[in-house]
Amino acid sequence: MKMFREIFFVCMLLGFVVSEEESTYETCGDDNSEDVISVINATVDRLMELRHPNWGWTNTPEVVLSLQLSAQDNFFGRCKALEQMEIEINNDINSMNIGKLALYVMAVKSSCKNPRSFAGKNLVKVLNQRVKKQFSYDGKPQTIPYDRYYRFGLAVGALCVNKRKTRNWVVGKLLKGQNTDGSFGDVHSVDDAAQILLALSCVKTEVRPCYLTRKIKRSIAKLVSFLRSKVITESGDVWIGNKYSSSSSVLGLMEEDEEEPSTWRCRDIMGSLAVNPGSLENEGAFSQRLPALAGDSYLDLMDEWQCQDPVSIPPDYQPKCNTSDPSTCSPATPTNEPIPSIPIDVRLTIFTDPPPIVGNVSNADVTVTVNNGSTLYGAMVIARDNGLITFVSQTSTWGEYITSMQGVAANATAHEYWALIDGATGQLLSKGVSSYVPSDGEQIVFRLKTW
Ligand code: B12
Repeated sequence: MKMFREIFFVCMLLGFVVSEEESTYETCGDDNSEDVISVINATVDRLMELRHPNWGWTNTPEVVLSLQLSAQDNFFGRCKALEQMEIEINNDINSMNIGKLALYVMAVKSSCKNPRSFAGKNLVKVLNQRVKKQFSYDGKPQTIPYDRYYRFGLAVGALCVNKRKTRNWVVGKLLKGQNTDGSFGDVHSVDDAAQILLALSCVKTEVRPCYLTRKIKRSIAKLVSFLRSKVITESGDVWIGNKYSSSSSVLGLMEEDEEEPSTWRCRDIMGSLAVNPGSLENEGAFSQRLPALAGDSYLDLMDEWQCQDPVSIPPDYQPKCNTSDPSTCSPATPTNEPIPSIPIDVRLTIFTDPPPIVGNVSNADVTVTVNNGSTLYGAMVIARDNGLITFVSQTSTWGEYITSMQGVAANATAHEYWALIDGATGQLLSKGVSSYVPSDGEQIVFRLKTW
């Protein structure tokens, strides 16, 4: 009996040790442990649930690129997605920003099709021409790219993995825009820095004049130290910047930081990222996080890239996510979150004038009562339904994007946008209206800003 008890005790201890085993991450140089693989699979499932009836997504190329890089085994209906991309390119190529065009170029390449001959176009050539025009607009030369750094980074990276060199003078102009702390631009600077780092990581391998290669390497070193300085701990999680800028930052640092990944807390960051998809998270979050979870970046396309045979579509699967009816995009397995029922007050303050305010009657300051747990978007809809405010939004890969308030539309060409600001701190909210959940008594300020 004693021996039986001892064996039982040893087994319990072993079980405890096994269940307490640390997760390991391919991104940080190990193999992905089972629990990480299960998060990857859950993320792919969510992306498949978010697929539209036309077999595309809100941002089709971003999702296709992500699935091709990291989940070819589970990505069914690839040919249908490619057909949908052809339609989108033909409809929108003239109006799309260079970041979007870059995503198409990379999505096509990752699907083993030729972006130099896709949808009847040479997408690489078109992208290269647009990149060259980034530093001259409003009729004069400019110091920052028209589409700003995130999209510019995507574009230069997409050209590079397709063996198309961005002109030396364009690279030189880009490097001139680097701030002394190593960042580029000002708003969302961690995202921008990570995107430029990935691009330069490819660009540094191209044949260039020695002085430029030296400058590129110096810029990379500054970007690395900037991103390292942005590692933060927040409510027990560890991020680079925030949750949503961490994915590309981790991939960029893994590529270029020569120090041990533990020195910038790679495993802690991955531990924070590798959690099951949240119910208020969206396509943008999943498609950017998936490659980081699997340890793949688009730089993998630089080398010989191979595609598996297309995976057959499960017989019971029909894409159904219609963004105007969110119930069609909801998780198949509902999460066990409590149904919110406690009423809370949320104050919405809208300034339609740029500061200083000159007494425009269309400003608004209203308080609405919503259920605890409602999103900011939910509160805005209640205010609109009660005739207290007006606003217009469009569905984007990160949820609803506010384009107009009180009849005042942000002029996108002039880089205007409606900013969401925490009334107590004056800081920009870190999430959009569809993901942000206000608390009781909170004030959200809406202001027209430029970026
Ligand atoms: C550039 C950029 C912006 C530009 C967008 C300009 C435009 N409309 O064209 C500006 C500076 C205006 C902007 C604003 C905001 N942004 Co922003 N933005 C980015 C960034 C750096 C790159 C996006 C991009 O160009 N993608 C590539 C191109 C090819 O894709 P695209 O489909 O053309 O891009 C569209 C969307 O990305 C959209 N967009 C950009 N930001 C946001 C934010 C939200 C909530 C929505 C719904 C859409 C959206 O604008 C593009 C055109 O529709 C991303 C970083 C990232 N990791 O993705 C953050 C990012 C998407 N933004 C973010 C946030 C929080 C905001 C704001 C809510 C900030 C604020 N408090 O005001 C506002 C949106 C407010 C609103 N009106 O609804 C977060 C979203 C996180 C989340 N879970 O919701 C991100 C991920 C940054 C981060 N790391 O936190 N943004």
